[in-house]
Amino acid sequence: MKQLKETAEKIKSMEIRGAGKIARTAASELRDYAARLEAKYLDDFNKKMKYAAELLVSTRPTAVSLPNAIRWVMRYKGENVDEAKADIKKLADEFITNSENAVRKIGEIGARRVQDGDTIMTHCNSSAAISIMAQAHAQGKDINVIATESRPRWQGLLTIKQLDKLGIDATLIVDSAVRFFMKDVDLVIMGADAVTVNGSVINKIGTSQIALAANESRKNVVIAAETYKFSPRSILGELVEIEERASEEVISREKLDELSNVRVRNPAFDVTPREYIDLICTEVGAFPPEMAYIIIKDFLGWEIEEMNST
Ligand code: RI2
Repeated sequence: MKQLKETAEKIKSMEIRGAGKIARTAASELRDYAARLEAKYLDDFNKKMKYAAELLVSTRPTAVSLPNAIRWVMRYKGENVDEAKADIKKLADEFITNSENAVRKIGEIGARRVQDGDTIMTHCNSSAAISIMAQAHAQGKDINVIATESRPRWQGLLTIKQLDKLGIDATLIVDSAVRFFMKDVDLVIMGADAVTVNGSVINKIGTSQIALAANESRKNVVIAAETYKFSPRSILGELVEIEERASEEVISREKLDELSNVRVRNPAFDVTPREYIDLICTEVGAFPPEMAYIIIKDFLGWEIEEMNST
């Protein structure tokens, strides 16, 4: 229980972050938690697993990869506790391997859209988006990347570090300089925390402004997103909840306390309408956002079936 709570806290505090990474972490935590459980009876075991799943899902409400990963593992079957544990291990390992392969495959597919000499703009820190840049660079394409700071959590610093390690030229800019630099950009590549059935993309706050500036300058926007970031529940009309984080990420409590009429709003994500997205690059191909329903139906069909039967 202690380790489960620690993992949940690390995801919540963003010590572990990135939509793909939190999904893989939740899957591996469920697997390890199950292995540690000493329950004798299946009913008791199932109850404890349900508690763990709910705790992990509640850590970050926006990234759909998290509930998708958890539901994948929670489809386990078994006549007794040992069988259930074995099935959970199989499902969790399967999810993690598929997810790692997906990020690599997105790199291969997405790199075809990158030309030699391109200047790419990116936002926040997306392993799927960086996979495309890494692959293009590995193919010998001379690229350079403009990376935003991505305040308030500064994930842009992680991005420039990773690019630097890969040997890719990078320029760090403040978030408000996006439109200023858009004229130099050939292609915008960003990640996703969720993709809805109508092709809207939910990603780090500021993504929609970048897409808007790119649209104004007629620059293509590519979203790198594994299929498990698509939201089957959006078919039921459910909206993806936008996480709002603590004001302390923006201004210190002391400074805020000095002001009597000021409050801070800190949404972590925003929604980019599909009109501003040219392509969503998944591990099964690159599609226009209008194809989101097909992706959900073909690759998350098991979820739709389960949703319909409950
Ligand atoms: P990968 C991140 O969320 C960013 O919004 C990023 O674009 C997205 O997850 C996808 O990241 P946060 O955890 O899965 O920083 O591509 O809030 O790594």
